[in-house]
Amino acid sequence: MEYKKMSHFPTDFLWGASSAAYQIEGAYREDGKGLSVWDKFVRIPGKTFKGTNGDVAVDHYHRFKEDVALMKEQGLKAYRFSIAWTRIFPEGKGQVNQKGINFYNRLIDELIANRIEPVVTLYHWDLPQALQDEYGGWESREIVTDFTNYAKTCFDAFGDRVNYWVSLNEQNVFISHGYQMESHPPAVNDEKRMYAANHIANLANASAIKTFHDGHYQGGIGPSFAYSPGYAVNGDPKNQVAATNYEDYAAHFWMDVYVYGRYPKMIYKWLTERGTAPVITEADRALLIAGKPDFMGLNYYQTQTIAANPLVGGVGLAAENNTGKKGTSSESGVPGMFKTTNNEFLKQTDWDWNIDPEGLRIALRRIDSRYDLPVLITENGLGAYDKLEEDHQIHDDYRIYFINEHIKAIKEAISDGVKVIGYTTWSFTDLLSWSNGYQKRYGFVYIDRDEESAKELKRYRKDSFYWYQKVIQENGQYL
Ligand code: BGP
Repeated sequence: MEYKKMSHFPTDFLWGASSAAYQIEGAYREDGKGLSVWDKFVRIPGKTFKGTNGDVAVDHYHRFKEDVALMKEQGLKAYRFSIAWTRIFPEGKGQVNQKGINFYNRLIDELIANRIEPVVTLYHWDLPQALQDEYGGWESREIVTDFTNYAKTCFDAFGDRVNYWVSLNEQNVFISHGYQMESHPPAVNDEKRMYAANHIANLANASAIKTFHDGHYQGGIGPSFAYSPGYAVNGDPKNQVAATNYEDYAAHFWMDVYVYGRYPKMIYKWLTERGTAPVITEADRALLIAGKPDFMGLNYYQTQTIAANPLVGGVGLAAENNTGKKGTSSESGVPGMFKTTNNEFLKQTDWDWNIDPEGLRIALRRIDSRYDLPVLITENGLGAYDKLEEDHQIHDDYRIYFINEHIKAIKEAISDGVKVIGYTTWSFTDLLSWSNGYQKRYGFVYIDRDEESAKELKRYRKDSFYWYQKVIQENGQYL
């Protein structure tokens, strides 16, 4: 049912791929780098799949030239990566570590020499352990100053060559996993502390954005939000209310703050009644309004299908499937508000993530309607088992299909009138999954290592590498 003429992708569309420092760099103690909360967390038995850590990861720190050469060969127009705060400030603040600055200068220069636009994430979860130890990291307002200072240091050092900055990656994920699900550091389960830390992260985000704007640096900045749009399971008004609750709880609770500087009323009232609402001062409100992003970064993986959930005896939050055994996750929810449920129209990945390309069009449309900002899709991809054949080929037709369908959905959204700046898939090379080791792969480039051994970390191009190369050459014309 189409009512419009299909548009073409803009000629300056940023076809790209992504990564994050902890998941690729390795070299965790080299050149003066300080320890992050992840360097410590991975050493707690049982916290990661088979005890994996990022000490070596895929050794990008030493092999970045080889990796950028592969990006160039593939024709990427953009590459999203994150800066490790602990390379710039080993203790989170204080003395700058020049060797850390040098590394990212070399990486950025290499990208630019190969005509690849750097998209730089300031914070992809690797908080300096020193700040966690000193004042509890995100739980103290002191972090607003330290994060802003770190961000400004990066703007000053790299801002002459960087046009796209991502402030915080998936605040909703690192806060909920860190302070409720106990699956990320600091592995706390305390609702009041969670919402307090989240509010402080909002302030830090706004402060970094405001500093960027006040400093008149080139380009733009925005957060990357993990948005999983919710559908009501059917037309029953009770389920429709539940889906409305879900959108406020899981999406507007962050994106409204980024763009309008305020929390959705319904959730804030609910938190107040539970005694877990964050303290908001007048100065906070002013800062939040002053830190409006230039674009919304969207990390899209899946949708959720929503049903009513009784207050008494309702389903609570369920653990994620981190095993890769399909069908092992269960319904998850907030009693009295909503729960997730099965959608008969959708298939799932081996980690039970719903496969829903159309949901990306819906995500883009909703963001456009509610926030009226350009969108940079900063993550989207398929986590799957890949097989390295004896001839070193990897036939990942399932990934090609997945990404192809999602690109079609972007094209639909652009034709609907949404301004989409670019698409950096997750991920460029295979990399360390925070909770799933190396078996859950996302890259266009296969990395020959597993949980037991780093082997030689050889890089092999998957079938999807060549397929995406062609998509980029044709600017998404023939999908
Ligand atoms: C996002 C993170 C990424 C990446 C991705 C895939 O939430 O921003 O860093 O890990 O999810 O997640 P996973 O590795 O758990 O499949």
